[in-house]
Amino acid sequence: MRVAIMAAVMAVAMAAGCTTTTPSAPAVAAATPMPANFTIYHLEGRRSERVVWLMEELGFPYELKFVNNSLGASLAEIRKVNPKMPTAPTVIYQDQVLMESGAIIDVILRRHAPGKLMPALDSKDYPWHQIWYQYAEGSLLPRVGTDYNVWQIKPPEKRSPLVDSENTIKFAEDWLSTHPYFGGPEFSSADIMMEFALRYTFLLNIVDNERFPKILDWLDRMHKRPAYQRMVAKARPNGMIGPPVPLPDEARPPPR
Ligand SMILES: N[C@@H](CCC(=O)N[C@@H](CS)C(=O)NCC(=O)O)C(=O)O
Repeated sequence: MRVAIMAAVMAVAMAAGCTTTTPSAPAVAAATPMPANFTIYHLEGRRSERVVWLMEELGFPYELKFVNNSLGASLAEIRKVNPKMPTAPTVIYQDQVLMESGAIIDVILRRHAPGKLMPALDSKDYPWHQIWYQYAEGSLLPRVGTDYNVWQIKPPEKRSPLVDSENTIKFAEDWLSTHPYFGGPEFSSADIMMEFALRYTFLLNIVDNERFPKILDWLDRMHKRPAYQRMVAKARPNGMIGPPVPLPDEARPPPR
């Protein structure tokens, strides 16, 4: 009799789509289809590559707008659609003009590719995915940009006691010495955000890249991804246009 009651309870629970022993997996929101009109206004070799790379990783269609071999003419195109803040990337998404690469990537992933290229919200990896995702634009590039500009105006006589470019890069190197990627055990949108930040930093010669073998290895893995290579073929067909002027080697701080 008791066995029959238990069997009946289990049958009702299963019919209701639940089980009494294991919690159900967190639901992943249903994807809304990517809008047909998605146009990326682009500057060759610059942050807009992140959005192109994302679209290639996801296999989503997009239109890419830039004037081959001319950052100035490409910027003029951006100014036409985003005159108050003409920065790359600027994208046309449905009837909206969007900017900020991190925001654009987040909107696309959460709305149109839920569950892809980021760890689950309730996973242990999620907070650190978010940290690295924000670190690229929030901590790393502002310090690199400041140190680069300051050095060009007047080479500093000593290193700041505050966190500087070298510290921010070393922090990333230390992370990669125990993790394969920035955003968890797999490639994610945090890697897309960090790639431009680190590649551009090395182009500026603001740190000695040979001191960061883990980053060099990770960059190499990023650049071997088929989606990255498709991005380069479409978005950087002439190589790096207007590369930044690298600082002289004496600008790079010695190890502390
Ligand atoms: N935080 C923004 C930065 C955008 C940005 O400054 N983009 C640069 C190209 S890498 C740009 O458009 N510079 C043109 C200018 O500053 O006039 C993002 O991630 O999209």
